[in-house]
Amino acid sequence: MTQPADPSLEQVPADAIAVPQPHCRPGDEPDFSRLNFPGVDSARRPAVDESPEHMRELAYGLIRVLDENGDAGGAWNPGLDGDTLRRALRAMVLTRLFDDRMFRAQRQGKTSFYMKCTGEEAIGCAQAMVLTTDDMFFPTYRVQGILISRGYPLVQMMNQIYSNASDPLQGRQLPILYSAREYGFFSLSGNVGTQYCQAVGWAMANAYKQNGHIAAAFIGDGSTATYDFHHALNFAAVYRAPVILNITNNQWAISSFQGIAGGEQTTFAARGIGYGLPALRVDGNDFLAVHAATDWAAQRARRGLGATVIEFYTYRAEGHSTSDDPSKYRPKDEAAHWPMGDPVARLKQHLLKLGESSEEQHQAMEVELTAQVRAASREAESVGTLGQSKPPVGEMFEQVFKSPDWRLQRQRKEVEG
Ligand SMILES: Cc1ncc(C[n+]2csc(CCOP(=O)(O)OP(=O)(O)O)c2C)c(N)n1
Repeated sequence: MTQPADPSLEQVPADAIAVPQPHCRPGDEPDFSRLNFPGVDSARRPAVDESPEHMRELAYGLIRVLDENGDAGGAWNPGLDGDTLRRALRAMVLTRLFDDRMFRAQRQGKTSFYMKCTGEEAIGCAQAMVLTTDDMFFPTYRVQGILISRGYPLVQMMNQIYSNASDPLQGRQLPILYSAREYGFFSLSGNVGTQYCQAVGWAMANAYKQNGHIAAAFIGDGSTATYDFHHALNFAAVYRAPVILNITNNQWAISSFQGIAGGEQTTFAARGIGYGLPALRVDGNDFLAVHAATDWAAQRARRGLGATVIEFYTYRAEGHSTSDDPSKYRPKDEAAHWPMGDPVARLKQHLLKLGESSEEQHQAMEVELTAQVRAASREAESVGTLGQSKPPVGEMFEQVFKSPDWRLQRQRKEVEG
């Protein structure tokens, strides 16, 4: 039997439950004035072996290196040379050109699905340059820059996107769920969040083997609301796993904004503090800051000091995927108002300021890379686009388990008759 309410007790107000709302909706003027971006000198760079409890402020501030004028400064400046910076910009430009081409291919019906990483190129490209191919990335679908900057054949990526007869994964995965062990790129999971636990497990296994390899996992702000995120942080902290736990806060998870995943309560980096992990919040549109933070976390992991949580603060400039229409849930031109600018433009400006590149050199590079993407695309299209050619259907069932599994055998029989 329910007890009658005690009239002396205060009642929970009827409107107590809060449902976070985005700050701007379609038709509104984009407005990011509520956001606070400290200067490049604001974040100190602790010693790599400093205790997490002494660096909590780094989870609430913002690590930056490139300022508004394209100059590098502050304690986190990695001081990269001209060649490295040019290589970085090249990888980011190539990633953007590849994305644009594949987006158009989807609109032309050459593939079923594509996901761009526009505005987030610095993240994948910088991490790929810091880690080695003996380390292992547990990626999301928005860090294709890792493969591209490591020289994975574009034509192979396209063959998978077109699901054609030369698809390197023989139809076992969706178009953009790549897998490339020899490039340090673990098979991409369609179920978001799961890769976080896999990364921690892999890192622990390699620590037992004492081979010196570390793991790096990615998760989106929306996916931090999955339990995999918390399981992974707990395991990583308890067992001191050599892993970098990256969170890409691009403000949106398809149509729900980061507040629904708890982004209005505290920063995503600060989640790490609750588990006793060091946590950094970094400008994700600043290649140099991403590079520096990754390098710091990698050194920590390699010295046996365990995991680091890094939140990359950025903005998803394009739709979630080709199936999404962002104009339905946010102002059309919001991306153009993102106060931290565009990562490609910012790194280019930096190179120009250093005198390490010129407008002419940059344009020549764009022409060259556009031709490279076009050539790869012609080659892949000659094998076939969606529906024009495909791998033998039986191959889909091979190399899944070490020895044939009865379920797969039955499914194969159903398909092949
Ligand atoms: C476990 C699971 N739940 C839901 C989905 C459907 N889904 C695919 S992507 C996505 C949004 C993820 O957003 P976020 O983690 O912020 O990454 P972003 O796409 O913004 O980079 C959702 C809900 C899924 N793939 N897996």
